[in-house]
Amino acid sequence: MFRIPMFRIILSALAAVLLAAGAAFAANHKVNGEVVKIDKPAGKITVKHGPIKNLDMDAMTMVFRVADPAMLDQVKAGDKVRFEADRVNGAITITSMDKSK
Ligand SMILES: [Cu+2]
Repeated sequence: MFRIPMFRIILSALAAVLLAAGAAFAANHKVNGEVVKIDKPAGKITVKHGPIKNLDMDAMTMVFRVADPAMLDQVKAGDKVRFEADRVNGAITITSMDKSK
């Protein structure tokens, strides 16, 4: 009689839980930064940022792509921001950004 080995079921369940936990963790890496420059035609923003743990990056000033060009209308040079960044198609991209209060 065919039966699915129990340890395989447990392993898959465990893997699913770990994946879900990892995704939740990765989605919560808010980074503090300050907008240095906005290049709207290029869809890019220069940000002086703090450490970005999920990208294993130290604090620096650098150019990011933005996931949505509309994000560049929400901020201007000199604004303090909180953002999340990730690698999208090989380019380091700001996936969400809010002005700090
Ligand atoms: Cu950087």
